[in-house]
Amino acid sequence: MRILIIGAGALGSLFGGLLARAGATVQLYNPSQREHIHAIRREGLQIERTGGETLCIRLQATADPHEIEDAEIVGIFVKAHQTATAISQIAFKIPPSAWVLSLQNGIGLEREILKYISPERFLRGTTAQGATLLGPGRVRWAGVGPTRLGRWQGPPIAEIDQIIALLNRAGLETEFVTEIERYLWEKLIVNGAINPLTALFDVPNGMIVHDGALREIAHAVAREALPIARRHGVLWNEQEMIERIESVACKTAENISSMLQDVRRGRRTEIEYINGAIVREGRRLNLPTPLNLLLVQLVASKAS
Ligand code: KPL
Repeated sequence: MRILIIGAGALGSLFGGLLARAGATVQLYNPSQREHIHAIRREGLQIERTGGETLCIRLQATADPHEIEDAEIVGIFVKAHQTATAISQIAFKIPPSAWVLSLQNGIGLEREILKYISPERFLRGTTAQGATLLGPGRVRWAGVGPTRLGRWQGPPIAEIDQIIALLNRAGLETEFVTEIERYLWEKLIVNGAINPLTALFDVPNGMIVHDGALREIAHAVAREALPIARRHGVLWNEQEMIERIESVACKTAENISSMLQDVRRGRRTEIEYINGAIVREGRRLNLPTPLNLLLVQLVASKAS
């Protein structure tokens, strides 16, 4: 299978590298990380597994949109707020028969993709895989967890089974789900409770459980989002929700959330697509979300 990865940062490079190792023909594309792309072209992609071996994978990589080649699967790994620009720049390179796959954080970026891609060829998902960029050409494979993929519109078909099988062969444990919206909202609640607080207080994820005050705020933020998420298929009761947030915070206790990484680097965060999505949907459903709104405003002011 020919795969194009748009936005080959940490996670995109990890997926691309492992898929190439499993036999796919992969091209990484990232116009804004030229050093990373050049290092991969020169020496291959190094994937360092926490506490394990380092894989060195040879694959194509480019920062030049003119070098993009035809692909059967296009994986979008840019930040949520970069989706509109990324897809508009490369849409003309995507054949109508290609599958477009997004495992991005947040909710709301789908409409940008669907401006160019048929909902029947759009695969949306969540992943608990974790990766960090260590330097040009070097990625740390931090955490291993399930990836879930659903078809935006239409029934499951054999072609999708092949994509799922390839991901599993690559070592990326993946399952097909019919109710992807539910999983997107579950992940949104977890991200909404962990990411802004870690970003505002400059702490690793574990502090969401270990610091009493942060723990209470995280619960309150999530509690506010739960009735909204339930309208989108989430089945959790409050206790299950808290257990899930705390389990993710504990499993990634030493990690720096993606939002804190963005704040530290002075980059725009995904807050508008995480807590911002909760606020927007709350307004639509007439459900109050003052804590989530406050977090959106605080993070936005910190990152601007
Ligand atoms: O997805 C995450 C992120 O950092 O964006 C986790 C690790 C779950 C923290 O919310």
